[in-house]
Amino acid sequence: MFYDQTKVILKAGKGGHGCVSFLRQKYMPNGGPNGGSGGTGGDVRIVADVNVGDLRAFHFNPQWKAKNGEPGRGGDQNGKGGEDCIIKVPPGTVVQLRDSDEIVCELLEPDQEITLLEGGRGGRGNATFKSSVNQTPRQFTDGSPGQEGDYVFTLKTIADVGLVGFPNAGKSTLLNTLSNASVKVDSYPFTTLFPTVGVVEYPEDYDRITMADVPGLIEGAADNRGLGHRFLRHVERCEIILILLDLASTDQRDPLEDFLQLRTELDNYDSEVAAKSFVVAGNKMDEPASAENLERFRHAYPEIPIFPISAILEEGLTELKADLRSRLR
Ligand SMILES: Nc1nc2c(ncn2[C@@H]2O[C@H](COP(=O)(O)OP(=O)(O)OP(=O)(O)O)[C@@H](O)[C@H]2O)c(=O)[nH]1
Ligand SMILES: [Mg+2]
Repeated sequence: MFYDQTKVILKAGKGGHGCVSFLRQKYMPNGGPNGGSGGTGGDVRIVADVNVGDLRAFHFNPQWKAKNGEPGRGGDQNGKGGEDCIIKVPPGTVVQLRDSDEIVCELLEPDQEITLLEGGRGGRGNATFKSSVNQTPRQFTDGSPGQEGDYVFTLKTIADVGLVGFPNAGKSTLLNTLSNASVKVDSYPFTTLFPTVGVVEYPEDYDRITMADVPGLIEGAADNRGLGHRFLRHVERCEIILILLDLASTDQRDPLEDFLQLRTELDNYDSEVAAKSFVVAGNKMDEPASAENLERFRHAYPEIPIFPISAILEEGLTELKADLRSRLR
């Protein structure tokens, strides 16, 4: 399973209580107040960590708490501050309040860190109340509670290019040949169950772009059919969408209809996603039916360039790669 949305209950630490204490020592009858103040409660901090793949840690354990501050003690000892709770999430995580859609923060850059909840302040010990008119203060204050909240974390993959296509179009095969990724490839639909990001290198000039393989979309994906909606959010953050068509008509599909349907799904999902710049590649050019389908596509959409490729034979990929990069830079 891949966990890209979970509820999380977070709580910062309470401040420690202030202490009431007086110095008691032989031959010092009025030793004076020496109760220390409480320590500050720990914060809840969120850190984007590239080594974290998804949000499973929160699915299985939704409650996270920072440590409370320690109470003050006699002898003018202030309490120790509570330890922060550090929450590691994959870059691309969106933090929202549970009962509103308001976005609290987004972690986009690796190692980005945000203090989400602050720990409570420590209470004052009686030593801090000492003054010329109050030489034996018995006052102290309690520590204040830490902030808390119910959140929803949602992961939205970050990549330059998002691969979109029907199941079995060859998306994973293409990502595997173009990048360092090794995604499972098989001849049944929905082989891929979660998004994978691969790095596509341009060794001639040390450049690189990232590409995300998103599980296959089917008609009605935007209405949450198939693996649907859940996965369309993983193209929201991609700059370009690479629409991969199966020109060989495997599974008796018509690539022209596929193209229209994919555009419709993107439209239905979100107009901003639909407005992204897109590139069309026609895969499986090594199959007999492909040449004719390529011509049909070019005839039907003379204004849309299509890159004929064979992901398996690694044909046509240089042109596709160059085009993708030129749109990004
Ligand atoms: N003939 C031919 N077959 C290909 C080509 N690319 C992929 N395939 C085959 O198409 C089938 C599906 O490939 P995948 O890469 O798993 O397709 P996918 O789009 O990732 O599929 P899902 O993950 O199920 O959405 C596999 O049997 C591949 O071997 C190609 O260029 N030519
Ligand atoms: Mg796949």
